[in-house]
Amino acid sequence: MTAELVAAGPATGPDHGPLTAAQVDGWRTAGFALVDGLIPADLLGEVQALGERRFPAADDPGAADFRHFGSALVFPAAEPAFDGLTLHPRLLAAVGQLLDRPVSGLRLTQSTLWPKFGRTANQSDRGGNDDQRIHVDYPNHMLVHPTPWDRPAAVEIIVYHSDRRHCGGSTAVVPRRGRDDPLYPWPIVASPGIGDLPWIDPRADAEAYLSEHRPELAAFRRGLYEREVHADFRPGTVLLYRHDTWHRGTPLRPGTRRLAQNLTFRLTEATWIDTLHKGWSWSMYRPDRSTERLVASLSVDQRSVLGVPPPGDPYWCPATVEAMTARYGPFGFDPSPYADAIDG
Ligand SMILES: O=C(O)CCC(=O)C(=O)O
Ligand SMILES: [Fe+2]
Repeated sequence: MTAELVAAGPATGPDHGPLTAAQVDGWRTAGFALVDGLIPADLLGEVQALGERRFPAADDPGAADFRHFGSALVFPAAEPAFDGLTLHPRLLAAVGQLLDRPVSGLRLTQSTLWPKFGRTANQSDRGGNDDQRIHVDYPNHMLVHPTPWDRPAAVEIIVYHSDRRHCGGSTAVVPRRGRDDPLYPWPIVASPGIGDLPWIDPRADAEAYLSEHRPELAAFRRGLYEREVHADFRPGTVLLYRHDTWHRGTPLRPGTRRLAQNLTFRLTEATWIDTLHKGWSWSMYRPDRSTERLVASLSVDQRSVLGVPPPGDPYWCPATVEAMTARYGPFGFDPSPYADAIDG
């Protein structure tokens, strides 16, 4: 029997951010929170429909091409629903609650929508994401090790666009039990792909390798699998976790597809956390001017998450207000919040 993790609804009431105190506390102590009701249903429906259009159905031969993490559907996608979910004010506010920062102190570093497919044993090449080894995500998000537990610098997010009752494939996470938890020692290095341990993704292969070459690590990791709990998701359920949370993807039901969106936000000063995609401004090459329009339409908070300095930042002076108005005015940009905050 695996332990099941059921999502709780968001906070309600005028004085709250979108997360309850219990959810914030859960993320800070256990390393994750599973939340329903954060993203409006109509927006979720639009992103789901986009995924249906962009990705093959489970029985389509094209599904075989999707074996690894991520897809070409990456922010800014010139898809209003996907881009809108990425920067949704409630999502940003939730991240701000977890990191105890105003939204202007956050930066986006990842947003991609990806399909996962359930395969039968003989379809699986055991090279992909079917039954993952338990891991932490930090090795391919930064060159360094995450900061100590009580100084988190980022929030990782999975927004599920499918129903686990149909497709299976829950994310398993290992709740951290306080600072003396033997499964969360410092540093966090007991995983393939860290230090001199080869990068092996499939669970069976990774654990067989460790049993042979590093039996003490294999024993430690058996404890991780024993304590994992499985996220029970519906379309719109959001898993908020961390670069130092033990977790893994588990197999989908054969013949099904799961759509999920992965996002990461870091603190402004946490420049050691990489942006996983091309810089946002690279999309300015597009002839459709979609990124100009997006930037012009965003709130100052949303823009700051993409790196546009907030009002009051030393970047802003009469000359830069004039220049930004020249660049984005044709798309409806309102410079007044930046102009009004200039001293003198
Ligand atoms: O697909 C999942 O549920 C988790 C995937 C994951 O942890 C990863 O690819 O790093
Ligand atoms: Fe992961």
